[in-house]
Amino acid sequence: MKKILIALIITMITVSSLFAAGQDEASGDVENEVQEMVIGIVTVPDSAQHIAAVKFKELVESRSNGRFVFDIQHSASLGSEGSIIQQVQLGTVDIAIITTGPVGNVSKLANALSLPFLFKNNEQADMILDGPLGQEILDSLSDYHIKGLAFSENGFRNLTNNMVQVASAADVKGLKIRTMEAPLQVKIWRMLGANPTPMAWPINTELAQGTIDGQENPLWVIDKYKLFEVQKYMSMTRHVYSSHIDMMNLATYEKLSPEDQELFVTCMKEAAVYQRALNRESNAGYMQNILDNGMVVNETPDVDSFRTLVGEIYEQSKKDIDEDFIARLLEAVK
Ligand code: EAX
Repeated sequence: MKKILIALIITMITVSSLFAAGQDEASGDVENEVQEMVIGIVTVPDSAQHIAAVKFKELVESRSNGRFVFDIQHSASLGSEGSIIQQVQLGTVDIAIITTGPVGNVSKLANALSLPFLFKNNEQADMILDGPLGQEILDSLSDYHIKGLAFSENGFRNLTNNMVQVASAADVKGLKIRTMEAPLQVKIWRMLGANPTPMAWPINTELAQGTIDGQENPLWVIDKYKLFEVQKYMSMTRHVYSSHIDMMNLATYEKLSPEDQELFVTCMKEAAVYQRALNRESNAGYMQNILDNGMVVNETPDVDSFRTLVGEIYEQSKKDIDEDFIARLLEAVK
């Protein structure tokens, strides 16, 4: 009996040490393995989202000595931004650069960034987004299986349409405006008197066919998507600063070593700073091209008339988003 017991113990020790050795080997393999990840974006090559994605890919691939490689799926090959967010939550897409509008459907704190006329200028946007309030928004995504890495940008959005030269908010009345797929956007355009229709990007066909009269987006979108071919008028309403939330599946992030986690965050933050600067530098060129292509541009619409009509959204947002967060945000942008 004693012999059997000893034999059993020896067997157990051998098996468990074999198992441990196997584990060591396995983790050794993982370290040398190349890990491939998918980055999803809805827009085309050379778009704002794509520029940020490419920069991030280059930085991580080179700094990890090729331990990570990234496949950028662009031009909505993975579906709409709403759908890409869900795929990030599930982990079937690892990383995505998403316009903040639809992210508000997941974490209501993100909606705070879609409040009209919140940021006065780029510097203020950077200060908030790169500061503790921005971090709170990124961190709020972890309740939804998402790691928020950084904010890159679309830029300040302007209104285009085919019907009327919009000089003040009164001219918006009755216009069929496409909005991002986010209830807050629909609400804002309703307050402005428009007839808003949420639609996934891109929308060239709907604009060409006249299903909608207009849309709103930053200069690069109007230029890169050649919206000047299907839209006659643009008004520089700059009604909202449109950021991107650069995100990752939380479980995939948490599986990285602490060093790699830091690498991913640092590289996305650097990619964001690079992309924002490039976008801002390029605005004058985009504008020139838009004008050269015959769009009629109102550079100084009566922005206050817009601000007045949407003022109430701030009161509502205290209840709909988070009273304390909105109070701190408004204090910070004073
Ligand atoms: O980034 O859906 C939108 O209006 C976005 O701004 C668009 O994807 C371009």
